Amino acid sequence: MTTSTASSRPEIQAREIKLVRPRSTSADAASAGAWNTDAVLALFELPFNDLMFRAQQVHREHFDANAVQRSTLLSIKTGGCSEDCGYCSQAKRYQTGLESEELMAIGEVVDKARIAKENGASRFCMGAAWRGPKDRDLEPVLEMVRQVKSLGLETCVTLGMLREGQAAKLADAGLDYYNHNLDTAAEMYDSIISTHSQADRFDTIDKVRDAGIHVCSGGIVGMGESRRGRAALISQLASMTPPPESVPINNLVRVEGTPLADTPPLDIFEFVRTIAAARITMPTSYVRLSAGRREMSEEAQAMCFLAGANSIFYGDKLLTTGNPDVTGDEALMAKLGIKSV
Ligand code: SAM
Ligand code: DTB
Ligand code: SF4
Repeated sequence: MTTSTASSRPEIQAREIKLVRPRSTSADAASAGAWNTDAVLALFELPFNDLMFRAQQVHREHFDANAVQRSTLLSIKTGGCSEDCGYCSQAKRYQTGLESEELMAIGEVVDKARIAKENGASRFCMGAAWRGPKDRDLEPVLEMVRQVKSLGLETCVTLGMLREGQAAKLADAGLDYYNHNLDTAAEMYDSIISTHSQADRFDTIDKVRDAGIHVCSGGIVGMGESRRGRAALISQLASMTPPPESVPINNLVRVEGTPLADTPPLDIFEFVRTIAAARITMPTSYVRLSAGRREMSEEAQAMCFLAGANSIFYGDKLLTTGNPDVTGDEALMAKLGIKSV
């Protein structure tokens, strides 16, 4: 019989790495960290110009201040979702008028990715309205990842909660990023979503990290939360170890038929402050000005770039709702002297 040490057995090695690597951080850990909610709230409460100046300083230490990364989104499986996220057009329990669609054919997805690349996107993000993928659902998605990657694009998927072994399969297919948002701070989570918990979100983020895939995680503001609630969300993201490489900040798109349809719009300066707080607390992460951009003026978007946003969703559609059109975005970037990376 051969004897084997822990380090020579891959399955034990993997378990050891899991044990020593710090976990993504819960609300409790965030409250003890350097960027606890009070510290982030103090940023939000700075005079606007001081906050913008600090965000610019941090931004310029780590990034080219005139470069913005572009990701194109595609909904590869639309609607019919079992979950009850109060903001989402795709939850089957809300009457949003959305038509559900089966998983798209691989060839059709690759054609869309090719167009996104021709239009100037560097990353292609494929989203599915699932609580999480079944193993049989994952197989075609793995092939999409392989083929989209072979076009020379970075790949990202957002498929909901992952089961044991699924993140490793995605990593083997060459996936670069997995998007899984915290969505809202722990304190408010249960009032927006009841069919899964924020702890479930952290569990999937840990699986993604363990598989060596980059984490894309952010949230939504404008859901009626307080300023402290926004600070708590940023605190939780910044307290992950390490923080997500990519941080999408979404402004709620108010979808008719969802429980949040009538939420009053967030003051735009609060949105810009949220971007600045994300930039300052997560200096090396890409901060993405995400959903809600179509409803923003060019001036508001320029303020977001000044606050340190250095990524956008690019292309006429997000998943089920609209985004500024490509021609308009090209014109805005030209006016601002922003190049794409
Ligand atoms: N089902 C998967 C999940 O929930 O992670 C993936 C798709 S889900 C549509 C991806 C993300 O879209 C959500 O986490 C949420 O942050 C964002 N989102 C959904 N509806 C939105 C809305 N109306 N406004 C802003 N962001 C929204
Ligand atoms: C993220 O943070 N925002 C994107 C992407 N990740 C998947 C989705 C925004 C969805 C906005 C509403 C819709 O188009 O359905
Ligand atoms: Fe389903 Fe994701 Fe929409 Fe929630 S956000 S209802 S999990 S598609």
